[in-house]
Amino acid sequence: MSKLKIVGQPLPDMPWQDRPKDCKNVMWRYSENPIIPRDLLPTSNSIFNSAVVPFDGAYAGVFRCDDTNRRMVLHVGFSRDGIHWDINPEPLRFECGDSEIGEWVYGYDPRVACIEGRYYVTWCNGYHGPTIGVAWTDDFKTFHQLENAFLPYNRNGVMFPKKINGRFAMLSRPSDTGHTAFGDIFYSESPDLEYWGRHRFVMAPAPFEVSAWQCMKIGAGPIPIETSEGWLLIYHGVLRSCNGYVYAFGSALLDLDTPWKVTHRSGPYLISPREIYELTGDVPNVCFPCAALHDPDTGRLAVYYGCADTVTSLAFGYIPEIVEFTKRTNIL
Ligand code: BMA
Repeated sequence: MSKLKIVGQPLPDMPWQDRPKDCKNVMWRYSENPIIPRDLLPTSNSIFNSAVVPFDGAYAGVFRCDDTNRRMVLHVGFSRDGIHWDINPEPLRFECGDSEIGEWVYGYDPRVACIEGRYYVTWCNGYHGPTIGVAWTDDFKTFHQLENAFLPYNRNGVMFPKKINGRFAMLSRPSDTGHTAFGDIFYSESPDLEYWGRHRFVMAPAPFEVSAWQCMKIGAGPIPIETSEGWLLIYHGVLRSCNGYVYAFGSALLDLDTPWKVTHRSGPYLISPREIYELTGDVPNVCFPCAALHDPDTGRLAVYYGCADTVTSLAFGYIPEIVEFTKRTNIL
């Protein structure tokens, strides 16, 4: 592969730790995991599946903090180094022109995309079942909530970091009223962030015989990263074992101009539960990525992932190696 071009703002000081000498894996875990304990807030039962972005020379984020009523709530947080976080004790409340849409029910699994200098939050928003809430902010203080993007039931709404063919673009995972049926990722576009259409199928779970970690359902993870080999998508996949679900994550490459066309998809996972904080917690055996930071010059990638629906951790890798891995292990 000639030198991979990676798009994004320089982040030379992003969270990073070199690959351990004895590690032969494409991605490796931060030695100080988990970086966010479950009780960082006095009211939190668990803090996981959360979104971070570079902001104002440091980092900001939207965090899933389930409280000790076990309600799913979002909170804003800030960090100088991307590792140590100050999370506002007060829940994030959206401003919304429509009281029916703005009525808070629950929110979880946020993502944050920076598009043309503005930050867009998407999350799993309670409105007669989970659907995709959309809001924007310029300062991480005031958040303006827009219409829900889709009808319920839908989860894992993940925007692209730039308009595609002049329109906002989002991946999502529609489902039925249950927790598992319809495990496929779709792509949608919008001219105005209110009306979403041009829905396209992206990919379905893989056959069990081919790649079992992603055989039951899949969902987009962090905001896709633009490279000269296509959009690099980190996504989670679910295996149904005799002892329940196992959430792992892997990678795919999507065509730059028609991102619903998947060109490569990894057979092996990148990260699957194996450390104690991934294996035990409120929901055992879950590695659930919702955000990533990257530095285009060095190719460094830091993935933030929720562990066992309880705490938040970091895993590292080099984007060129992950792209090469995705192509080498392609199951398509
Ligand atoms: C998914 C989502 C995630 C959660 C996972 C494992 O369906 O609800 O928030 O991490 O299940 O419980």
